Parts: sequence; C-alpha cells; structure tokens
Amino acid sequence: MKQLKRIVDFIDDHDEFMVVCHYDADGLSAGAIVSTLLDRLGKKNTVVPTKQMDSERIKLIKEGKNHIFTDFGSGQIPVLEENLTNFAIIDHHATLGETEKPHFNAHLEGLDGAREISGSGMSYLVAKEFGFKDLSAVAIVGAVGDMQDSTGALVGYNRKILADAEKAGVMEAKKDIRLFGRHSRPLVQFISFASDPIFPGLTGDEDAVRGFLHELDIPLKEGGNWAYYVDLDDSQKRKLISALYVYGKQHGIPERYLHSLVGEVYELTHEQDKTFVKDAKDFATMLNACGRHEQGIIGVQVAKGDRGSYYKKAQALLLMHRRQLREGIEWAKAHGAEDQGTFYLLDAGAAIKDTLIGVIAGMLYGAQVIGQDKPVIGISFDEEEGRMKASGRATWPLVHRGIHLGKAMKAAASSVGGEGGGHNIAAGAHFPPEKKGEFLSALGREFSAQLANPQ
Ligand SMILES: [Mn+2]
Repeated sequence: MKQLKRIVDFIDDHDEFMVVCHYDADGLSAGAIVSTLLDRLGKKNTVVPTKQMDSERIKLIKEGKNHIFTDFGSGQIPVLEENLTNFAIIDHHATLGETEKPHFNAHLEGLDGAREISGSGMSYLVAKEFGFKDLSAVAIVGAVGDMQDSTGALVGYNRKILADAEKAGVMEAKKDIRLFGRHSRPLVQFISFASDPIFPGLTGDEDAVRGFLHELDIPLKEGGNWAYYVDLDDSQKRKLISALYVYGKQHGIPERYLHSLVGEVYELTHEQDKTFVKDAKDFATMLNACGRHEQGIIGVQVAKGDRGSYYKKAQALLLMHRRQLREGIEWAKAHGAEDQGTFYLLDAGAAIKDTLIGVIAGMLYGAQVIGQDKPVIGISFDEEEGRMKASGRATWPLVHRGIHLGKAMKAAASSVGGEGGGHNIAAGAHFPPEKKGEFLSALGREFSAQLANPQ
C-alpha cells in the first residue's frame, strides 16, 4: 500500500481537520471511521457529507482546513486542486486527474474498488495503522451498503476486513437469507418490500404475501406482536427460503440470482436484536435514508456509535422513507401505468419522489399492475435540480430477449441533452422537463432496436 503511509503522516502532521465524505451508506461509514480515528487521536474534526461538488458546496468546504476526502475525491481531483491547498484523499472510486497530495485509492493500490473494497474499507485500513481494528465493523456496513456482497458474500480484500472484525469480536458472519429487514421488518413487509430480486405477484402486494405465508403455515404473529424473520425457528426459515426459491424459479428469476438469496449476512455483535443496526444490510439502509434526506451527519453520528438522540432521528428518517415508499406504491397502484407500446410508463409528476421512482416502478411488476412483457419506466420531477428523472426496471426474460435499459437510457437521454446509464435490468436518466415527449419517443425507438437486434 504505497500511499497509506502518506495518509498516516498527513493525519500525524495536523491537529484540525475537515472530513468530507460521500453521502451514501458507504460514504457516511467512511466519514464515521475517519472521524472516530481523529477523535481517538485527540484531533479536532468536523464531518461534511457531500453529494456533489457544486459551487455552494465548494464554498462551504473552503471554510475548513486540512481536508480528508473519503469515499469521495478521486473523481473530483481537478476541482480539489483548484480550490484547496492542503488535502488528502481516501477513496475507491475511479480516478479523474492527478495529484501530488496523499491519495490512497483502491485502484492505485492494485485492489478492485468496485467489488472487493469500499470507501469505508479504505478508511478502515488507515484506522488499522493506528491500531483501531474495532472500526472494521463499520467498514463492513459500508461495503454492504455499496452492495459489494451482491454475489452472496463479501469477496477479496473485504474478507480480510471481515476477519479483523470477527477477531475483534465486533461482527459475526452467518449463513441466512439476504433480504433487507431480517431484524427490522415484520414478516409480511420483509417479503413485500423485497425489491432485489422482485418476486412477481408478491413484491408490493401485502395481501398476496399474507396468503403465501399462510399456505406455508408460517404465523404472522408471535406472542401478540408481529413476527419478524429472526423470530422464526430453523425449520420455518428453511421452509420460507425454499418456497421463495421455487416461487422465483417459476417466475423466471435466473438461478444465479436465486442462489444469492441465501448467503452471508453480517451482524454487529454488540447491537441488540430487532434494531436497525444489528444487521449490516439494515444498518446501511438506515444510513442511506439519512443521506437521501440530506441528514448525512445524523448517519455519521449513528455510525460513530450514537444510540441516543441521533439514532432516534435516524430511525424517524428511515420510517419516513418507508412510509413514502409505501404511499408511492399505493399511488402507483391506484394510477396504474400507461402502455407506451414498447414499455410501460409510470408518470408520477411530483407525486413520487425522484429517489423512489425506480424502486416503485419495479414493484409494479410484483403487484401485477403491469405485465412482464415490457420494461417499466417511472418518471418524476426532481424539484431540487429542476429536471426530470427517469428510472427504469426490466425483467430477466426481457434482458434475455435483448433489452439493456442502461444503454437505452443513455442513448435516449443524450439525444435530448440529458444524461443516463446503468445496468441491463435497472437504469436511470435525467433530462430537461420540456423534453419529456422527445425522451420517451427516443427511448421507445431504442427498445425496438434492441429487440430487433439482440446483442
Ligand atoms: Mn463507496
């Protein structure tokens, strides 16, 4: 690790820092790790979670000194060089530009920053140099937040970090179902809100899930309270998992995705059962909720260990996020989606937040509001940025037939002066509001071309 020593020296050489971290779960975890490290070294620090480097943000950041960018920065080097005099970067994103400043980046150290180490993992490596191996648990939360366990378990360098966490007694890896909310959602919502993968006919439809559980003879209540997944005994868990597996198979979900339905889950040893911070996936979801609602600093405090007022606030944000999701699904079910020929359109205007539109559009497959035969595109107005956001989902059979949402979104958005991209099965774009009609026509042409010429 060529640059690790330079980061350590940067920290040793100064007494006051501004930590600038990305605003997602990994970024907030990274910010929390660096901030905890600095606290323990008795060094003053403030944390500034950041979504992007617009002029307003730069102005705020310029007020600080001795900046440490974490899970952020490698892609912003020209802006940082132009505006700041003394900074260091800890990151795992692709690098844009060059700098002589301390720059500890996964890719430059021969690690795969996309799959095997996250921004919080890189931050942990710095903390580890100072002997703080207990901070590895938060690094795992960040890695899971960046979905680096998407194959069913953490891989590569993340496994070394996990080994540190287990050795330090702060985390435990178990084999179990990998849906969100094992500890934090009653069973019915645990399944009906699952969006990765989407279970057509179950996702987004609580009544259908109740029926599904009833047929399996799995009780919805446990001693008068709603039952959680973690309340089930081993045989009930096995029954539920195999039923979901069979169900998914019958609905065209590829084997490899069903396979990763079961895998490793990561639990924080010292946290209480059935809280939002017991399971790394739930913890990361909570941090994401803070970031999305521009309350990243609350997430940082929770990741630093607060279980008092900040935790309460984070919980409220997560519950608000879930409520918006639920209301959004209800709105979408009530309004339905228009058949545009090559795709379904959920035109939500301002009724559904731009950050939720994609997940909700995808859930329409589950709720059987739309057929599996076409991609679904959700459109919502992004008030903050004054632009339209499009977010799409497809089904696996469609991907097999040649649909690649990321490519279609990219082409359609760039044809109207916007930007887009993503994966074959999920992608997004934004464009000027007055170009909506043009964008949708272009998108329709892209899908037709993809189906005519499958790659
Ligand atoms: Mn990251």
